[in-house]
Order: sequence, then structure tokens, then C-alpha cells
Amino acid sequence: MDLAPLEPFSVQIDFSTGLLAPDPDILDRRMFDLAGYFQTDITDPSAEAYSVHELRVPATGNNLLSSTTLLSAGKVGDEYLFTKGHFHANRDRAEIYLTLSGEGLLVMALEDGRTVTKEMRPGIANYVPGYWAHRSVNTGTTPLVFYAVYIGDAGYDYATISERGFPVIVVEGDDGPEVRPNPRYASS
Ligand code: PAN
Ligand code: ZN
Repeated sequence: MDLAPLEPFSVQIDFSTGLLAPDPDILDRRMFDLAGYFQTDITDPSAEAYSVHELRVPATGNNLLSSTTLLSAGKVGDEYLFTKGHFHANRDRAEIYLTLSGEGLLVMALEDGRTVTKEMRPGIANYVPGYWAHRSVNTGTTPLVFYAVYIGDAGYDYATISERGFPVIVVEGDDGPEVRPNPRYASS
């Protein structure tokens, strides 16, 4: 082996808040980071949208990275708040999402526009195979908290989603969340 093995470690995860101990790397996303992602303009650019709390592990293909995401509840127009969403830069890298609290939908899409939407609820683990872009949508009234585990060299391609959008959007309908075609989706 070229490199010394990492030391085994443990982390404490608070299932209701998603907070980790010891201290993770934290990435904060505010509403202005999501400008242009919704059908309507955002109204409060400085409001917290979500944060990603990642365990400190080298981002290499022999490691597993993992993080909690704390996604606020709320809407922009009639669309529920969501994460930016991405393909993995290394397209074939897979991922698992385990929901810890709150409720939502995991929207996944292939580059050809095919979509699959799965429920996110505490105790449900969602498997995201390689090649599927993924976005979490908080359809509840409390933060949506989930733990994600991904191959260390998965990386992020945000540009494709930022330019084309997802093929579907999730809006509040008369009887709760509805998944509808995205009128602004730019198919390839
Ligand atoms: C997750 C996401 C996290 C935030 O850890 O990165 O939920 O979503 P965006 O990265 O789309 O802003 C993951 O899928 N990692 O690969
Ligand atoms: Zn991912």
C-alpha cells in the first residue's frame, strides 16, 4: 500500500438536527445561491436555504465521503424549497441518502430527461445509482435532514442542472405536493 491507512473514527449524528460531532466541514447555501433555479424570483436572498455538514475524509476514490444536509422548509411561489441538484462529475458514481427527519421528495433525472421521484421520510434509504442527477425537495413544514454517503471522487457537476433545470418541478397542489413537468426545462 502506498499510503498509511487512515485511523478508524466515529461520529455522533443528531438525527433531529443533523448536527455532527466532532466538527464537520460546513457549506452554507443561502437563497441567493439558488437565484434563477425557481420558476419565480426569490424574495429573501440572504435567508438560509440549506447547509451541508461533511465528515473530514480525503476526497479520493478509495474513500467514502458522507454528510448531513439540513434543508429548510419553505416555498418560492408554489415550489417547495430544494437543493441545487447535481450530476456527479464522475457520472457513474453512486450514492445513498438516509432520511433522518422531516419529509420530502428525492427527484432524480437522467441526461435524456427520464425522471424518478422517491419519498424521503425518516428511516427510508434511497439509492441513487450513477448517471442520475439528484435533488432533494422539502415538502414538509420542518427541516428535511438526511445523511448521504458517496464515493470520494464522485465530485459535482452543477452546471448542467443550473443551465437546463430538472425535467420536473414539485409544487404545492390542492391535495399536497405535485410533481409536474418543468416548463423551463431545456432538453438536450
Ligand atoms: C449531497 C448534496 C447535498 C446538497 O451531499 O451535495 O445534499 O445538495 P447540492 O450539492 O445539490 O447543493 C450529495 O448528493 N453529494 O453528492
Ligand atoms: Zn450527489
